[in-house]
Amino acid sequence: MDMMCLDAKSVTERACRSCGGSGIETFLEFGKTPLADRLLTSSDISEPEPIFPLRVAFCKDCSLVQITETVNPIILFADSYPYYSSFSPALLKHSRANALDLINRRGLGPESLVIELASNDGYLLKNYVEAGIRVLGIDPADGPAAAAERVGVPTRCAFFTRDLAETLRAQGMRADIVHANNVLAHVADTNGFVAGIARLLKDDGVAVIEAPYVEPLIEHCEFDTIYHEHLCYFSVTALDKLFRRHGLYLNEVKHLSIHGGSLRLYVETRENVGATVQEQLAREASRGIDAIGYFRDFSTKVDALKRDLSTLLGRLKSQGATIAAYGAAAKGATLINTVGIGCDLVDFVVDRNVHKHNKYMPGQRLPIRSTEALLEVQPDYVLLLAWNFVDEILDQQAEYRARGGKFILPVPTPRII
Ligand code: JHZ
Ligand code: ZN
Repeated sequence: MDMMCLDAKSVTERACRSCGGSGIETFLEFGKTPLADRLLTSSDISEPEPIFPLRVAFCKDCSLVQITETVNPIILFADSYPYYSSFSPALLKHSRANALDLINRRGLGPESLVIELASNDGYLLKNYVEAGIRVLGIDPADGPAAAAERVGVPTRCAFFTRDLAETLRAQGMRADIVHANNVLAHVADTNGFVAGIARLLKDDGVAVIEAPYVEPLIEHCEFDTIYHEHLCYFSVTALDKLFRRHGLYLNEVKHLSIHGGSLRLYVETRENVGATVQEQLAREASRGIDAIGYFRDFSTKVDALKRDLSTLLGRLKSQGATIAAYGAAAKGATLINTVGIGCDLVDFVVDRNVHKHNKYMPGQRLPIRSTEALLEVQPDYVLLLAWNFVDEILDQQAEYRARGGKFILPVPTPRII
């Protein structure tokens, strides 16, 4: 799909985002929901919010799981985007290890060039800068891009497209490494983005791409990771086809625990498919992840989880408990809006990201405060919306827990810890 046609606020896709096939079948419907990262200011809360259909479908031709609504990316990402990667020490550690591994394995030096697409606040590229390696960050969100510049990461504030790749190539830029973490699923022009990567890589370069994996999403009922920013939910089967269409080869794959279960993909211009990819393709075929049957009962599981969580919160509340939430995460917006968790159940949400403070969660409009509020108020329970960082957050909240506070984990089944 061509982004330039996107004058409208959103468009409903009739064909597959990847292969263009018409055989897409919906298997999960959330109705219309607000935008997950569109946090509200106190002046916004007197206004109605834009809501868009959120519907998940499977492509019978290329196996790609995708949502059918494309919200204009300018609305989603360019304006006041509140997500800053550097607020999670675990993510910083994970990113640094990735950079050091590649510097080592690829023998990168001052002549090398590393480009990151959706470089956010420079959380990853700063590790290469520190090692004296040339970098370029590309990110359309002005706040995070300015933060990256402040830590010494040269950043171009733009959407990455095939055209931008051509421009950079014409200026003599070819990359040894192209990073693209948590962005492939976000771009409306999936094919243009991948074609752009192919144009940007040196002949012996490698694209190192991270994306949440569809299997744990289904197996652990991580339905809250579905929102309008996430257009695709990838399997290795679907990715392999996508890359091949653009003369790129998925040669190696690793499983990562980050974000509830992700894939790290090593993609090159030369075909050299290793055992990790072959095994993964065979595994997906044997588990049926390449067919619609695997996804058919997901909606029933999601409904059961939503009901159980709602019952649990309602019971605690009726017993007189006070409840707050942790993490003004995008996935938290899906959870509270699809389950219906409003101010009657949860008093406030805390988050370490200062850019989110004094704002309100979309839809349910829960106020967002700093994490200190947990010790000040000492609510009986805290619903962990950022459940993907559970270990880190429990460590950090040792004092709240020592004073008797308890966390509620929403997925894979609601439980109190
Ligand atoms: P977090 C993000 O989604 C953004 P989100 C994006 N949509 C994407 O694709 C996925 O990641 C993969 C806070 N926090 O990262 C920070 C603390 O307060 O799970 C965040 O606001 N204290 C591009 O937004 C939120 O929680 C902490 O100790 O769903 C976590 O959001 C930690 C670790 C986090 O993802
Ligand atoms: Zn398809």
